[in-house]
Amino acid sequence: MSLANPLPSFLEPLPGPAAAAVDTDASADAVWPLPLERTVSYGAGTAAAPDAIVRAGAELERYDEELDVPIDWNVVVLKAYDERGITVETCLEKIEKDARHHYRKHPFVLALGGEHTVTIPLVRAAADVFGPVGVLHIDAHADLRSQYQGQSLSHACVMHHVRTVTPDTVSVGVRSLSVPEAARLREERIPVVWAKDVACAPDDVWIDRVLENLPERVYVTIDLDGFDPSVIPGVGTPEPGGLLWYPVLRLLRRVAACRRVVGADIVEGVPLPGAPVTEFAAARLALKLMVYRRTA
Ligand SMILES: [Mn+2]
Repeated sequence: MSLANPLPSFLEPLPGPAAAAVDTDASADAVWPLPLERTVSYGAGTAAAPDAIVRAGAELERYDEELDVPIDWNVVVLKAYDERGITVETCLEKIEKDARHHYRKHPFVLALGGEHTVTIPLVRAAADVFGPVGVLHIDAHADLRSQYQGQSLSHACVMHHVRTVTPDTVSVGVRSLSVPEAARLREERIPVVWAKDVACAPDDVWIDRVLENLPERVYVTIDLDGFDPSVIPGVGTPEPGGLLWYPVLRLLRRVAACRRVVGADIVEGVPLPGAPVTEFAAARLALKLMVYRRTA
């Protein structure tokens, strides 16, 4: 697969006429590389994640063993976002405008970060195009600060901004938060499924709790540090005791089956030299979300 092609396929293109039509195929799902890296607070390198995930995606097979179905549609890779030389504010405005266009064109757009800040314009655009949305937020962190290190448009403030777009948010996998964030969760009764509760759960009743708090249309944002570092080692701010692979898949499958997933992102990955686990897991996760949506 050549990344020089303006719109290559995330997987191998389908054989036959579809292969030639990949870059104009409006029936194709899309992944959208957003290598934004401005406000990361500890480990750098998330700007390299979208390209690494797309390259890993090219290695994936066109068959889903869990659902026993072929993956018989194309997944185009949209033009990577170029953030050089502009302010964060301008970046996010441009992403919002482009997202509206992409959401109208493709059945499903999955953005690949880059830092979590990109979720702010993506949720705004989704609410604009599809109508009111709830947000399923998978993350080790609450991300509810109004400011972090003097910045408001920071990856640590994502859910603060998202909650100005919609009050319907559910956070899953949280295990790191500040005193004010803990107070805010209580005061605003923001639904949280803690990582410790998923780890100890004897069944999937926690998934019912997630669904109870989500409206008909849902945007899914996945900070890869929501996973346990044994599953996804490459993140900027790793926390032990995170979500394991199959519980997250069960969650995403139920949400895709019971709600309309209108958009999603996978953010904050940091490719590690010599250990491609992070980008392969992220690529598989992206494909799983697309398969769950298509077969719902
Ligand atoms: Mn996080």
